[in-house]
Amino acid sequence: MRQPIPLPILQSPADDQRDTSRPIMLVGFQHQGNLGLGYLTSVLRKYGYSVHVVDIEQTADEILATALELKPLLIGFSLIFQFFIERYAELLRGLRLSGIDCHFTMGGHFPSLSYQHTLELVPELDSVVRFEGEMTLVELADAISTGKDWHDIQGIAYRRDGQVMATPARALLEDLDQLPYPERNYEPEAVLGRSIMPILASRGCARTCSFCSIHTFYRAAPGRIVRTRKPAEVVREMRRLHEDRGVTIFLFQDDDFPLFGAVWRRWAREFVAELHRNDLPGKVIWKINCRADAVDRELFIAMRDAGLYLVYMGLESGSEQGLETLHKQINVEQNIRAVEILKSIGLMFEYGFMLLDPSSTFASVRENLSFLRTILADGCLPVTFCRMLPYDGTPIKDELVRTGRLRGDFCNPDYDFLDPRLHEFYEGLRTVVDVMGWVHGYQGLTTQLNWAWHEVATMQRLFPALPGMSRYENTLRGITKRSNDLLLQVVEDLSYVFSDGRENRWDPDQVQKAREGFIAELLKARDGFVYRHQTILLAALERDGFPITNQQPEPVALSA
Ligand code: B12
Ligand code: SF4
Repeated sequence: MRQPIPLPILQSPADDQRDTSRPIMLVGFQHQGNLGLGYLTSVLRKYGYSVHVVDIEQTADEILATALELKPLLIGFSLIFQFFIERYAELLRGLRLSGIDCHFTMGGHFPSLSYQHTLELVPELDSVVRFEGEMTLVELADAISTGKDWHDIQGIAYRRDGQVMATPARALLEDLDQLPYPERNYEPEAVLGRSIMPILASRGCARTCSFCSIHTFYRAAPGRIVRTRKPAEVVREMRRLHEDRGVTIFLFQDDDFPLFGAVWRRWAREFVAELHRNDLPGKVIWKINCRADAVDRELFIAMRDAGLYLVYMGLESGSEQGLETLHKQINVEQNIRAVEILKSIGLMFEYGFMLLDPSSTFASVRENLSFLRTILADGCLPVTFCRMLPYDGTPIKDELVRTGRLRGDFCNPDYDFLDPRLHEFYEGLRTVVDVMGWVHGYQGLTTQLNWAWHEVATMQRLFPALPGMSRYENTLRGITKRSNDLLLQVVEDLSYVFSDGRENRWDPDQVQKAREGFIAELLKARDGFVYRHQTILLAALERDGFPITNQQPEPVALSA
């Protein structure tokens, strides 16, 4: 038995009564680094447990082999994407059938908000940990390791005599700076040899978009909804990762980076000042997620000069009706203005966009296409869009239930459009355009173009000036613009096929060939450029003395 390191706020009631002799196994989606599992691991370790994290992308046999070898005290499964529930159910079934008899628990958004369904869909689970799981998991492990009854622990759900029981929700962590840094025991991903790590400056979101479960998640538990870390603490973590692990690219995964309103604007200014005090601008760059109404020219110039290189905004719709349905509390003009400001100060942006939502009409689809044409007119970025999906825990799902329009199941939630022809339109679109191959898949054109633009932003900020860069940018812009024009035209034409009965002039093979042509052009331009400059790129990496990680600047196919 090891004595825990005392933590003032994270005091676990069973501090002197735990048996940490058996390890804990955590299973989750590790792509891009999983901060949830990282925090759970570091807190468990702080209390003396040894923790083994396994990627859900491993085969079931590999996961089973790890469980057989470790003989863990408990296995915690992290389900952050609702549509993976069946995959988890199958995995747990297999583990039980193979004799793994330890406690199985699960956490994440869907299990927290829909614990009854989770326990029904995954009968092998002994419990569900609801909301922020750090302290609940420690208490669960403490109780199980010492043979105590765990059913009274705050923040869990379980089955008893065929009934689902839930204990009162545990309060959200008040002071995030009391948490140890998340465990990051994995090889970071990289852009051109520059390592990337996810990081958090805050948790929670004050907004109430109807398609999002985050605000429900943070409002369903007692405590302050949005908690920011101290700027100095965030920068200290960045500096440590930079110095110890050579991390130069930070992805802030905050739901809504603290920027909006006087208090958070002060927070952002203090963060910028802290980065300068630590001499990090020029050495590290960072990306944030924010809303369009938080984009302020002066503040974003200061942030750009302190290393901000990429701004992800959930623009979501180019129609006022769509924005209202999605409860964005923003208008189209504000979306366009935010894009204009970012372009005018040379900041790259990415955006989330829903071509279709439950209020869609053919007119709103065309408004959305026109909006995309406006913001992407200069070929700055590829077209991206999806169809809104009604996740559990979202107000829009409740509304669809109320109006009898919800369809599908937990893995594939769906809904009826007000105009049934829109459903046919979307199916027609998927027949003519391989949407996965064009917009969404890892090898899709949009993904590849985004990646190429991301590399450009990285080269401009973290490498010496490269001759021919503006010519390369023009080439990329040309490919992006031509492919955008084609895709938007196809979508618009198809909308008329289904609304007005016009004849379809697009053949799927022809669209596919065009897409392949754009990808081939892109690869040639990108690989040629990187190949021509690889001596400079490699010299810069060597000069900085950082490990040259998995994505070296070689003329290989792009991958995201
Ligand atoms: C980073 C991120 C990603 C990364 C994933 C990185 C990773 N490996 O974790 C990337 C970019 C790859 C990604 C992709 C997608 N994402 Co995403 N993503 C996020 C984001 C912004 C942050 C996650 C995070 O780090 N949170 C911070 C940590 C500290 O919190 P946490 O994960 O919730 O964990 C805490 C608790 O939930 C709990 N907990 C979690 N797991 C466990 C397990 C146990 C055992 C216990 C006890 C507790 C516990 O304790 C943790 C610590 O307090 C979230 C939004 C969010 N706020 O969570 C969306 C989110 C998870 N993503 C979402 C979606 C929809 C997607 C995509 C489908 C988007 C798309 N259209 O392609 C894809 C799916 C990818 C796939 N595999 O198919 C949705 C999921 C909705 C849902 N109900 O399913 C979210 C909630 C965003 C949203 N607004 O709706 N995403
Ligand atoms: S979509 Fe973004 S801004 Fe809206 S509630 Fe969710 S996290 Fe907050």
